[in-house]
Amino acid sequence: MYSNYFLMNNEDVKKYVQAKIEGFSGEVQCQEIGDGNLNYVFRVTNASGASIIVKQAGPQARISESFVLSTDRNRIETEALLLEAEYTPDLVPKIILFDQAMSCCVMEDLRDFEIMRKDLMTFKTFDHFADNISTFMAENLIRTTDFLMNPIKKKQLQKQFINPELCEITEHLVYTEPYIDFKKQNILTKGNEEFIHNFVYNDKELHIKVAKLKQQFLTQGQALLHGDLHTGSIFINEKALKVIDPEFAFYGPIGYDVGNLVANLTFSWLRALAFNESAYVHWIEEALVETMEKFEFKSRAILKESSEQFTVYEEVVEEFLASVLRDTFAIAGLEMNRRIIGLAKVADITTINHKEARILAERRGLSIAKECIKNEAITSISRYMQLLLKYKGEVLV
Ligand code: SR1
Ligand code: MG
Repeated sequence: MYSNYFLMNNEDVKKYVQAKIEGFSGEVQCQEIGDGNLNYVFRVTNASGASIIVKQAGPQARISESFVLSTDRNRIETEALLLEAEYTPDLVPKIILFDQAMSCCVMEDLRDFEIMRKDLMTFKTFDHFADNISTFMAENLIRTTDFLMNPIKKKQLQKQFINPELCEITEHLVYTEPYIDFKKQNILTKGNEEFIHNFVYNDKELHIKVAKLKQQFLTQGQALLHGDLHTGSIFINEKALKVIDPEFAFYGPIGYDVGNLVANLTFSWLRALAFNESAYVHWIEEALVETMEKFEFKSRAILKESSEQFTVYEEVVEEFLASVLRDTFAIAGLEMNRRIIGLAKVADITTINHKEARILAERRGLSIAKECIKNEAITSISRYMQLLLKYKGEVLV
């Protein structure tokens, strides 16, 4: 039974769980609760109220049938979660079962948590966020680099996490389509079409910078990335957070993960500005600064451990960290552009219902993005904060 893959519906998942999971063999309820772009997520509850999550990869993406993808992404996600659990056990959900044939995994139900993007959209604050997310990034990213990891093990992981199809999604959606719309699937907000044509599609210098960043994404295997580290990939509550969904994991440039996080916090900042929530604007600014300062501090401390194993000089560590930060802000710019121009949007921006406010939020985002990509002096969180400050006041036409 279940030795040949098929895409499950609610009834199939009930039977699957009854057959496979201890404590769930009796009467169970099942609901599909997925709201992501790719997979199916089922919550299964037993008669005593205990619940688990079954996540299955389908042969196509939910967002569009034009993305035909290997269901092997569920293996990548599960194996990445298991590896992250070695470094940060409290910051990822627990895996209960992985089923390669069915391309599904069963994991702990985080029902006491909420998707962070949803909470940010209602202007909720979290005191522990910066500390926990900086630990997640520093531990998982820095410990999988050549500084800390045995080179044979690192190359085994590179092989295990070759992820061509999901990388291709990123190569197209993040690094190509927002600039040349070659698949004609960009979605421009009414009122911003001309601005985007002039400001993004017609800026050749910008395209050259982006092409260089794409070359880096394609070739630089620095660390095992989460690969899609936005605020929709974080479950959070008042006390803790759990990072989910690492199906885009592969060995790539560290700045890709950190930059994605920076950009997605910036979407919350743009939204708070649009709603005149000035206290929240301030909270996001503090969260950005604290996250980046802690990430840098923790990364440096971990990198220094490496000098106990190898001959690693302070100068080498500092140059490495500086390059990670430079990449972070440039890649944050890419993420901002693609979410505003491209197919896969973020609700922080799309739910700004006031037309003029949304137009302004998008123009602010695109302007910050362009400076992040083109201005190589944006290499620190303080320079990035200066940029946000500049566009808080600027009128964009
Ligand atoms: C076709 S998938 C679109 C986007 O959803 C995922 O969460 C990634 O961000 C991807 O780029
Ligand atoms: Mg996802």
